[in-house]
Amino acid sequence: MSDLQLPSWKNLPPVKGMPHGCAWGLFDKEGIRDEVGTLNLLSPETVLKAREEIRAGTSVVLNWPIDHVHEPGFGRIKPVINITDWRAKGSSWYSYDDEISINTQSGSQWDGLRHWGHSGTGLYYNGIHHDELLQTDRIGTDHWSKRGGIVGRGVLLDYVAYAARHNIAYDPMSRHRITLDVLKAIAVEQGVTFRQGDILLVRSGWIRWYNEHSPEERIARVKNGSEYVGVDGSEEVVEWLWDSHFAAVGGDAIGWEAWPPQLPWCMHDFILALWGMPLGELWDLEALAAECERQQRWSFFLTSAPLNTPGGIASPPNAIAVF
Ligand code: UVW
Repeated sequence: MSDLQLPSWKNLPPVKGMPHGCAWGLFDKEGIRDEVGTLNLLSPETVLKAREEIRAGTSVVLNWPIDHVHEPGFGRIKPVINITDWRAKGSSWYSYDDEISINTQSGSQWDGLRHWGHSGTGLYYNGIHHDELLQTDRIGTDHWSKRGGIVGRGVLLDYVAYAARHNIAYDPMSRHRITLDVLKAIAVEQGVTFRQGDILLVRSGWIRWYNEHSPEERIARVKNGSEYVGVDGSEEVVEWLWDSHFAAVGGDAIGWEAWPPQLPWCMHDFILALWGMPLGELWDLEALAAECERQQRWSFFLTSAPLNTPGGIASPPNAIAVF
């Protein structure tokens, strides 16, 4: 079967009351409202083609340790891991449990479709208003589980390596923008050509900065910071993302796009609210980048099994890249 035929950015049909570029309705089938947006592009044919990436037998986990970010910003709670010693509590068995409390936005995550509504209207993917969202479990991360998780071909664009090759000095804790011409130049230098349904990962250097700095510096620039490296929020990037027909996008940056977003080109608005596309943040791409260098290949088979949370907003990706 051939790829799903989608209109180009310029030909996206108008949606009443919404700006140009809204994909609501495109994935609806036989009058049934769609719940999973661009994940519809992960067809069985796309997955079967992606398995051709498995040639070396190596794999890399893309979740950062669950206690990172240690001291999150934006008022989010710190991750907590508590161990229960059942033996100490009088059990005759030798046994431990662990209890984990996290805000799903504080570490490696997929932003789900219930995380972010369009800034101008308060409408989430496929037209659900913010004030109605909690009365339904529609467009939750559990719908990703129901469809079989997120499986396809991952492609890494490594901006850290590109910046080093081209003597570009930048501070990941500033609103440094990775522009479209640079994304395209990285793809050329890495020998990457995209296919419909690819899962695009961008390594910005955010996590490398975090790994290299002290707890005090992290508190100053992350917990109390407000500007971060990321993909440029611009019309040309939005057009390119849509016309590439990615199934999902992600990366190591805290907001994926250069933060804070600037309207009208807030990538969260387009990616999550208008397209229904999962948006990955704070993925640990350090070992992945090293493996790509070793293999001299920036594409791989990717699996992700997000938490099966009813009405889920976001989830650790539980993603693995297989070479
Ligand atoms: C940030 O926290 C920067 O973005 P999000 O709310 O998408 O996690």
